Amino acid sequence: MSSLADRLDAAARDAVAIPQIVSAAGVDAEGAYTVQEQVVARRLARGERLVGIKLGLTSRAKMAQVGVDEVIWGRLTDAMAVADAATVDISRLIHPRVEPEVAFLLDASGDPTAVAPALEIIDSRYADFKFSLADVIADNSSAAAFAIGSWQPLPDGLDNLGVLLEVDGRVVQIGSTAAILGDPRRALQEARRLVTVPAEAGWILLAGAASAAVPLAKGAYVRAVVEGLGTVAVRAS
Ligand code: OOG
Ligand code: MG
Repeated sequence: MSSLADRLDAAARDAVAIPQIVSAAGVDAEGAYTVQEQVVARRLARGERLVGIKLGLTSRAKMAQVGVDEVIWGRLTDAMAVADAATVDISRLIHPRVEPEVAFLLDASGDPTAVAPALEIIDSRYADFKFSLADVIADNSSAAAFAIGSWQPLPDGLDNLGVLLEVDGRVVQIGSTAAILGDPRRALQEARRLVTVPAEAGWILLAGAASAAVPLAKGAYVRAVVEGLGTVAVRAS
């Protein structure tokens, strides 16, 4: 298990893709979460700090894009956070993609205190962005970076807000928050059901992408718009 974690950690640090070593080793989803914990432990040992949780594959569009149809989760660290409107260095990523999300700010009981539009940059450590369920779980659910817009008070309804993803001012994905588990607030229940790490006050929960992800190229200016919640943007360099 720990040698699998070492190889995934090295793939991320060297930005060199590896084969699907976790499924090849016969590790199941539960074992893959142990590998994920070990992969993230290596980041924490280098001084990073946990700042929240991401859910993945919470929309049909995402499940279809990667060919895995179960909701997964991963760990977010402070080193993955990019400020809204800032430049994100993608030169150390293998084949980054970007996707529009909704983020919740949590209290110590895991209840939401605010909501914001978000962008997630994912980067599979596997060749050709191809993996099975156990592979992607062990790879910290492809987490690489994320940006959060301005936190907003929780509105009455979050279940049918329009979502746009723009690259260089052109709309590349159109969707609705309804694509996220029918209502992104269900992400809070899914997190309670699945996540084995207790939430801490001030943690972020990424609810998962509302649309398929798109490739992220150097120089691109990417913006997500979530109706009623505002915008969030990053420039890739
Ligand atoms: C897995 C991560 C999925 C999401 O929002 O659905 C994810 C992947 O697509 O590589 O972050
Ligand atoms: Mg995501």
